[in-house]
Amino acid sequence: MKKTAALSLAERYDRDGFVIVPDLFSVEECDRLKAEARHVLDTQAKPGASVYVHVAVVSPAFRALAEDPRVVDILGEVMPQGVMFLSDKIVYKSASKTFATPWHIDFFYWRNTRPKLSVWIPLDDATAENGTLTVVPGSHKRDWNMVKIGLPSGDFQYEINDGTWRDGDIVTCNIKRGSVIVFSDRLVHGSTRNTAGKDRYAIISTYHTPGADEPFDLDFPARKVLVPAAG
Ligand SMILES: O=C(O)CCC(=O)C(=O)O
Repeated sequence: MKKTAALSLAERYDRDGFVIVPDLFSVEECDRLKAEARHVLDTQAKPGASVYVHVAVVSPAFRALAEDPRVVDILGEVMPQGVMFLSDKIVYKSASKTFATPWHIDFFYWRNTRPKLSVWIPLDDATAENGTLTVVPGSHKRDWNMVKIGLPSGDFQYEINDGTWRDGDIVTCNIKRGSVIVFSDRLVHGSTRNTAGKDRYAIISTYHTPGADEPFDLDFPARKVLVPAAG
């Protein structure tokens, strides 16, 4: 029987719109970052907030995470034209913050800008019960419509209203803390409700290829070229 060669990380990313790299960060690193995330929410975010954007601006530890060579090396495989950090955010769920993130593509939030991808890192083991990321493999190759929704927190404003995927098409990413999911800004994704009554901290960092600032970029003061554009 003819053997098929295993796909490279970049080939899997291209095919599926996401790739999971397990156990990139240690339990100890996740514990430290989780304590730092709590500190950032307590000192920088609106009281009771479960989302905080611009983490790297206020936290050297998260700035270091965004620039960590382990992350940048992976990004180099899927971004051969160079790597620029744009921004990051904490998303926190708990016994009292149980919301499921609605199905969306991140591109809805930054139309008419160059393509981006994000790196989602859970700082707690992430499961279907405590609100892990859910993705629809291959959905980045299609166009989707969105509607504006009014979550009370105002955190996730858009939802896809023409979803044609079925339950069997969805991957629920049960992953250990410190694993990473790299996903395209065209990939349909969301997250499950937190019914476990347990914390689920995640940090999401967004990157694009280096280039002249677009007007959108000016709102992100931590932006920085990490791997200069090739050539
Ligand atoms: O962490 C989550 O619940 C999902 C976050 C998300 O989908 C996003 O920030 O685009």
